[in-house]
Amino acid sequence: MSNDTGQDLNGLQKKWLEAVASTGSVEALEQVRVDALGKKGEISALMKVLGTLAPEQRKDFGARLNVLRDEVAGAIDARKSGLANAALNARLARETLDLTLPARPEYEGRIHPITQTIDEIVAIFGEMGFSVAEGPDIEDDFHNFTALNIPADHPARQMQDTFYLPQRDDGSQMVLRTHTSPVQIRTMLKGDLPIRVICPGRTYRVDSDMTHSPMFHQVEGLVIDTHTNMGHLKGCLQDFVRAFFGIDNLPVRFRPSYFPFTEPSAEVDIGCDRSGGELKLGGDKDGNARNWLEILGSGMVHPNVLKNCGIDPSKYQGFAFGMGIERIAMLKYGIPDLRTFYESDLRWLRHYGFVPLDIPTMVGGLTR
Ligand code: 2NM
Repeated sequence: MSNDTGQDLNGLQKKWLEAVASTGSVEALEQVRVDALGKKGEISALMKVLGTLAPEQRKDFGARLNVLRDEVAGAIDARKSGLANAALNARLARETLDLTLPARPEYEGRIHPITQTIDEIVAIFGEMGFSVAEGPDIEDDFHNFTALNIPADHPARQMQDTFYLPQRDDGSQMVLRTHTSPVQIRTMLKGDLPIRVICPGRTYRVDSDMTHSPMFHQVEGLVIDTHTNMGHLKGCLQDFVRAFFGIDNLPVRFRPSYFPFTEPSAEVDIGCDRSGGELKLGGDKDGNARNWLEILGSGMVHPNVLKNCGIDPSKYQGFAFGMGIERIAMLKYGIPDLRTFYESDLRWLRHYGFVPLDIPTMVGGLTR
């Protein structure tokens, strides 16, 4: 239908609504919007004509033009959300995730059982409030022997047992530490009390056969406070061995022993069963041990050791303990031969090693 201005507004509406409906993309739709309603668009141009019309014409034509403009604008909006939805759905269909894929790629490398065992020990004692201390592998006589109340003529000091470095100008000789106790001596000498530390690391002794390696690993622990007693030692070490071996009712026995640096001293045994030619950790169904296996040394720190480290034994006391890592790793993971630990045999490591990111914690479990 034409009117006085010579415009077929119905034809115009049909044309633009069809143009909107036939667009296949947000970009094409925007072009239609510019051509119809943009500053120089066809419908906008008609709006400008309005002002030139006589008042009686303007009212009717203006009203119809407004309707046309609103219809086209509404159609554009509706088409726009339709296109955006279609684009989103297409993208969602294209970018699907396969949730059955492994979260991470499988790692080639393995964590050495010594590292894994130390991590587990650190996790258990960490839960009990211990921190980790480290020190040098090369030590002086004072930190490795003298401060520990080991007398000058003690057999451990002999050349046959300890690796000595070449003599220095002043006649003194450094040693490869024979235990990690010197780290505990250094911790006490710092004077930050109370103390709860464990000290894992490499240690060295002149010894090499089926069951001894000249380099091996130890973890030692030290607790110093005003009222620390043998009951704390027993509870702490019993909890530790039960957590480490994962056996709740593992029998634990404290047997009197002797070390120069502790008094009294005790060796810690765990229950096992050696019948039938194999070694099985744990007690019988009543929790009784058939046989015993020694796994830890321990004791109350000797007053002389405290004095040597500037700690007043009338105010402070505490306990210490030590264990060999290789030995308890062999027991826990069924590794039969000590020397395979140091052979760097990749087939052995693939078999006995641990997958990275299986990090032992008391919450997540020690092994998976
Ligand atoms: C052991 C057994 C018993 C021990 C003692 C100390 C120190 F420094 F506090 F005196 N550190 N480690 C200790 C005590 C070590 O290993 C079998």
